[in-house]
Amino acid sequence: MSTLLIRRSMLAGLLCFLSPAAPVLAEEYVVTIDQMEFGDVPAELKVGDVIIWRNNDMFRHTATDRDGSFDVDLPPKAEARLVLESAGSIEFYCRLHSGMVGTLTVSP
Ligand SMILES: [Cu+2]
Repeated sequence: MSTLLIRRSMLAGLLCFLSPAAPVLAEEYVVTIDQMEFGDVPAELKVGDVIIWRNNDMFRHTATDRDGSFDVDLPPKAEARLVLESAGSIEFYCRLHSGMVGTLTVSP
């Protein structure tokens, strides 16, 4: 009985020690622009994750938040990184081609 209690408290102590130090791992996702369209966006995004916008077209594009929190310029065949800094449903578009639209769903 006492041995079990000691083991449990040691385990709890260990977990308390480890949890705050455990790194929060950000994921990187690629969203490819091809033939004037944004490709599929990842379904499970979190604050801190990174979107790598990759423009495969011969045209310049942008990935621009409708609320103005980001505006990524994407020359032909270029790519750029965007760190997601806020949670929510983020509608984005290309400033140069208004038909190019998408939505990022970011959880806290
Ligand atoms: Cu465009």
